[in-house]
Amino acid sequence: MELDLNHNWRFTQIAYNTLNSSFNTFLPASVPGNVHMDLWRNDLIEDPFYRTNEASLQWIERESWEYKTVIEAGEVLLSYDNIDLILEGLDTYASVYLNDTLILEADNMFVSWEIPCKSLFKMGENELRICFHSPITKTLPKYEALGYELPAGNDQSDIRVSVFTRKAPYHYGWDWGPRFVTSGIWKPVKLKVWNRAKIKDLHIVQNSLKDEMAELTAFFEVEASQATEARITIKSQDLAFYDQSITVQLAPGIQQIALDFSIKNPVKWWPNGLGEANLYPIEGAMEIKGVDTDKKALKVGLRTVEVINEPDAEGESFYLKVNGIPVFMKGANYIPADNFLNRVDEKRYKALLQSAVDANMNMLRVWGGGIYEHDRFYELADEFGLLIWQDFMFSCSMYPGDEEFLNRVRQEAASNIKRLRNHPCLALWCGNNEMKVAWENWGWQQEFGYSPEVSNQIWSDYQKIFEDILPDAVKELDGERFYFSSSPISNWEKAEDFKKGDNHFWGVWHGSEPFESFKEKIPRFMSEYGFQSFPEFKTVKQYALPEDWDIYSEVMLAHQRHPRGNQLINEYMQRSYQDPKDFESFLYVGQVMQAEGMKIAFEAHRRAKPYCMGSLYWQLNDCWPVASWSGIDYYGRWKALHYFAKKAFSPVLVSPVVEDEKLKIYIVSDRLVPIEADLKMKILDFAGEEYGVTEFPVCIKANASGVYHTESVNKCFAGLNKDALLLHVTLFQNASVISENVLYFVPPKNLDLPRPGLRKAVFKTPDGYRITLESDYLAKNLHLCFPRYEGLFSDNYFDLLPGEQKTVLFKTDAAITETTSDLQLTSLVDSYHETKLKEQVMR
Ligand code: BMA
Repeated sequence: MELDLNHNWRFTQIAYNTLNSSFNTFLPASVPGNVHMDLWRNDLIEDPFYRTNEASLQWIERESWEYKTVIEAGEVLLSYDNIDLILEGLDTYASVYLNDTLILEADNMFVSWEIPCKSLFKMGENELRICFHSPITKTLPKYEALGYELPAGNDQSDIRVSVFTRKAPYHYGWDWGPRFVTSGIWKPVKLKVWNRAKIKDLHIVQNSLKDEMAELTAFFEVEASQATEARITIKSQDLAFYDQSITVQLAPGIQQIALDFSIKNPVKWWPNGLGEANLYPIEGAMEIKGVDTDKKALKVGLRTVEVINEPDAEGESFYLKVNGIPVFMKGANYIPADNFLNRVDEKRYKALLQSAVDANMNMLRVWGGGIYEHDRFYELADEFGLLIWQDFMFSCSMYPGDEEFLNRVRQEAASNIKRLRNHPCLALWCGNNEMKVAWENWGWQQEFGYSPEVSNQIWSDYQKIFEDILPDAVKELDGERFYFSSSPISNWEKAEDFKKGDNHFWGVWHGSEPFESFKEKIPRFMSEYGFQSFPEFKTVKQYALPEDWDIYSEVMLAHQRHPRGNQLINEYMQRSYQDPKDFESFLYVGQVMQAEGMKIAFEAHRRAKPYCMGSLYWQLNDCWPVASWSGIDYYGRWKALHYFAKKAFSPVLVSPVVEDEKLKIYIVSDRLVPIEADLKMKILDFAGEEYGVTEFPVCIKANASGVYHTESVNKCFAGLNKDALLLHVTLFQNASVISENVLYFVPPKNLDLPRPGLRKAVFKTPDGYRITLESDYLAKNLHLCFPRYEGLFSDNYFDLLPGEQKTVLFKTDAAITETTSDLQLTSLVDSYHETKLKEQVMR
């Protein structure tokens, strides 16, 4: 039996450091939670995300905190043979006392602790007290004693101690994140009470998977406090197999019990887009002397996932085979959804993962600078068919290699591998983010002036963790799952890099290369690439006042953490877009630019299938309101990018492109069967006049990319003004559109855009609005917004073609009363200065 201990907690500041001591009584606290949110809730600080508040809250990281609660113990509780205290997550250095006896010195945020403590319990009130020591002051002596500095470029402090602590790296700051080095009980606290024996862990291993049969073994890890006979059973909750039982003699201590079972005609688990993510509910149970003693429930997905990373004719492959089929991975990098993790509830997890599914993604990478996510995240990924690329939490730094630190890593690996290995969504383990490429290419040796001995030491410490400890742990505890030491495998500067393994191509953005580079720099698997934008105006207004509405204001700069962020956005905007007329227009054009730029990459990667077999962009989401590479902002609002990803990742994609003076129409299909369709191409001007229409049937190859039409660009546009022309391609299947795309032939800033002349009609639906739109002239990147409602549109920031009618659905959770609401429409010309518009009209 388990008892929840998340209630009636109180906290105080320990007066080691009286300088900033703000209070000296015990105040109400939340568990799971953290000190920042507790201080805010008690009105001792202001909203950490508002304006520049972050700066004035930095004192918190140097303080120590005490949390306490009382556990009432009655006869029933005390009648159990065993009482274990389970602390699923403590952030980070914590001394735990039960009735004033020290029972744990915790030192790793990522480890779940289980402490037998029956002997300390007494009838009545029992005090549980947890003292959190500042992760900064705790590690300063280590930092000073090491004798050399370890690189930790994202740690936003002059004294970079983050790498000495096993705590979410992004807490110390990142190039999209603030610095809040918080402390607290970040995961649930429980008591587990038991007699004789308990199930510590249940691991289901799939031995083989064939169409007619799945052979499985359930491994029970059982702990007994006395010798006893037990009956262990594996049960199917949906009658997929007959219950299997075994009677065993348990000895005091921990033991493994294996139980084979099989599922006839198994229904496989498929990633999003390829079929149902079927799950079998299973329960492992233990009975002692006719009494149900313990049980563990799981959902099992039957599938094979192989990562094929081997030398081939082109270099070195990197792709996934799911159920034997090579599958192109479409997705993004996931960062923690908040700096204050207790705020990431079921609703937010669901909204984020549902957004990934809606955008036709089949994979998310849980990136190594955040956390091993909560169980619920992986359960939802299982249900939604989202494969998870799981990094271990090490990123862009080098770490110490003393035995104490290595032991923490060993413990953390075991704790998380065991927690996550049953999830069908879990595709692979990766040791770290960018540490190998960084060590080899980022010039750290010179920057930190390392002697050859120090260099060797740092590299050998690296090898201990990523080439020994972590792969050994995966092998021992999750033998079937692929592990590789560091992502990316190749760097992005030489042509050779794009032939080998996965790649983080940052030539666009960090390297200032044009978006067009995405077409040439195509690796075997793109696991990171991206471009920044600011969040939409609604979001900016939540953290900034009107006097802050300038990207160089103190407040906006506090919410832009990339040192060259504003400069790069401006530089790219000047290259391709007209200068936006005001702040709001700047935000809008920035989002359009990000989306249009990333579209070039999405489509190039998919066209290059099977040479390239994955496209995971940087980054899906935000942890606070900020300018970043995300497609979804902190409040869950989709940026233009996410709407573009949805289209570019659709199962079948028509993608027109100019290559070597030729106009080529590619069709990329992720479907596993060929498709009969009709391809229609139209060249038209911005007033809707047509200059050529072609339509013909195509048989689209299964799970492949191909060119279905080629013609010379010169012939196509002979005598026409390219500044006012577009190509519209549509793919129909049985008269319905399965993919469409628009191609322009000059950069957006040179387009001769007219004022659109929009007509709209808005109808109420049970969960939002249906909007129909029409325009006499092209409305480029039309942005739809209901200022008073939050919700998602079925499409947004699209090009409304002249003379076309388009229907868009708006879905919201808000209770809408009005029949029509104030729909705001903005298109690219609305961002132009008046003078520019006049110039265009004159022409
Ligand atoms: C990638 C990530 C992050 C970073 C991003 C943008 O390499 O791994 O470290 O936020 O670049 O700079």
